[in-house]
Amino acid sequence: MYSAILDKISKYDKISIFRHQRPDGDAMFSALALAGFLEENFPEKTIKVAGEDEYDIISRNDEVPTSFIQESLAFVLDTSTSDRIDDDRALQASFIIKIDHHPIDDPYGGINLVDASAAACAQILAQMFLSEEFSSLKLSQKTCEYLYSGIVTDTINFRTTNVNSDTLLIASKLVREGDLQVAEIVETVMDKDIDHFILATKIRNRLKIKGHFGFIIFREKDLEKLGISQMEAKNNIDEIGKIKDLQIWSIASEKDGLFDVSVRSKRGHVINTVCTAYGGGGHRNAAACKKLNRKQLKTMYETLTKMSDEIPV
Ligand SMILES: [Mn+2]
Repeated sequence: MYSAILDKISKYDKISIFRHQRPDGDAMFSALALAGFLEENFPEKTIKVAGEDEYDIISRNDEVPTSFIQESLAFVLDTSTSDRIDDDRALQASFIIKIDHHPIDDPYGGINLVDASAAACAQILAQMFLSEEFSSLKLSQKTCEYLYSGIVTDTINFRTTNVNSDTLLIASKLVREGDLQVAEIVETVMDKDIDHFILATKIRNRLKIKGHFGFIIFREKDLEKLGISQMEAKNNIDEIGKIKDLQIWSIASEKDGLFDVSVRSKRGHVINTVCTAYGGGGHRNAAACKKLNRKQLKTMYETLTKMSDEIPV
């Protein structure tokens, strides 16, 4: 598949790079890594990074005319389904290469490089750049740094359940290849500012526990009081992780009477099936669903409470 991808790259002068809406570190750093890698190795080609939404540490949103996309080879990164692409004009591209690690079957690309066992999309990209097929191409320090940053942010510095020997091996190769300062990168991408710390304290104080299930439900008025959006509330789910007594944890936040729900769990408690039952999805230990009414949320949380007391498989 790597040769097929190289072959496609060689055939196009215009390359566009897409990521998912509301990009996280993996989506943004993967896009930056791929763009930089292509620019350094193929200076005669024009590379554009599409997308409107920004990521708080670093962003690149190029001006991309529709005609450019239509004539281009499009890479879509870290995006499980085509409706989640930040800029749906990606689907008009001359050829699409999907590169992703979400366990969802939506092969919207002409080539689909999907590895659900990879801990991050950046890990899949790194594996490709480090492969035999790509060995004649240059892998710069900056590209290594972006890829490493993508892996660190998606795995919360190598502590999610999908981290395995491949993740560490590839991370190690990036550190060696790019002569990376690991502690410095982790500081840059993981440290939070003081406003976030104060907000996190307020969020943690709202934690409720039933069995081995911990949860916070934010009503619309709670969000108003805290001065945060529904999205910001959900993004703080890691603040109620790392607790010995909890097997499953979740944040639900309300908008117009309906709740968006994010769920995390420890190894052995597979919770994406629960989210799928409510129209959502995700990884085994990290999943979400949207627009649940109060009754659905209650039923879902009862299920998760029960699951949290079961002995993990
Ligand atoms: Mn990812």
